[in-house]
Amino acid sequence: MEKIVILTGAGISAESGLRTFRDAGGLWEGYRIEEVATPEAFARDPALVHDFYNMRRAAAAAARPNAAHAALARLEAAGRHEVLIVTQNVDDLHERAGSVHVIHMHGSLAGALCAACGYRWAAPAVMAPQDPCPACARPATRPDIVWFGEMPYQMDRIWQALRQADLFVSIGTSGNVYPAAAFVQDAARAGARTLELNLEPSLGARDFDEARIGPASRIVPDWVDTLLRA
Ligand code: BV8
Repeated sequence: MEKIVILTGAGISAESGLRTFRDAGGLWEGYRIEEVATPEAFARDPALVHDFYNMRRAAAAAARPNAAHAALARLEAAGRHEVLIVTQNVDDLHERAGSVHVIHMHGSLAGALCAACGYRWAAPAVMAPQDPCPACARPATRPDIVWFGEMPYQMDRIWQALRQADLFVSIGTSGNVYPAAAFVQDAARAGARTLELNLEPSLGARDFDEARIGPASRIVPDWVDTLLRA
């Protein structure tokens, strides 16, 4: 059975109404994303960073999966390919569309983490710096998100999947952020075919065998239909 590894970024959730980093100009409240999504920013102003994620958590809860998320779930459910989604997104739209094999390499808005004892639990809608950890009671709670400078989650499992992939597909990502931006090279080196589905060529466009340009809600279902008709 063909193994397909699919990397998704903010662009797949754009038509669900969730802002991407580029379109937002990477700015929030006058801060660059790289300035807000860091451990240093959290140490300096935990209330500001919690507010940033409280806003993102509310937006994700109000959003609906779009036809691109649904098409990827349909591809997995068809059972003719081994499908793994590695998402950079922290929303849960893949899961809500029905995808099962999903890795959130940059964490998830649905998760909370205690910076003091490492305990993880389901994040409440609104988090605040003085919230006590449910396990150790210390006020050290943070969103379970991978910030710039932190180790992305499940990298060993991801690199193994890239080594074994027959096809690597990148959807809705600009190729700005590493190590995700290098996955296409890792997959190609291991012999996979590579395909980019994006609104515009990404920074890594030249590394792909093939590219289809357009909005994800159109080009992802078209691609899945072609695959399932073959
Ligand atoms: C790490 C969670 C060590 C937070 C995020 C210099 C060189 C190489 C690396 C570095 C470097 N300097 C610093 C680094 C490391 C750094 C990095 O890459 N920095 C960048 C800025 C240079 N990386 C890290 O720190 C990572 N950790 O390196 O640890 C290590 C290394 C290897 C192995 C182990 C350990 C951690 C990075 C994670 C940061 N956290 N997210 C949050 O979400 O709030 S990153 C965040 O930004 C997202 O998760 C995502 O990854 C990134 C945004 O990227 P995209 O998803 O691509 O979104 P973007 O807006 O950029 O693009 C949208 C695309 O969609 C566009 O192309 C657009 O055209 C397209 N689009 C829009 N609409 C549509 C569409 N496509 C289709 N249809 C549409 N409708």
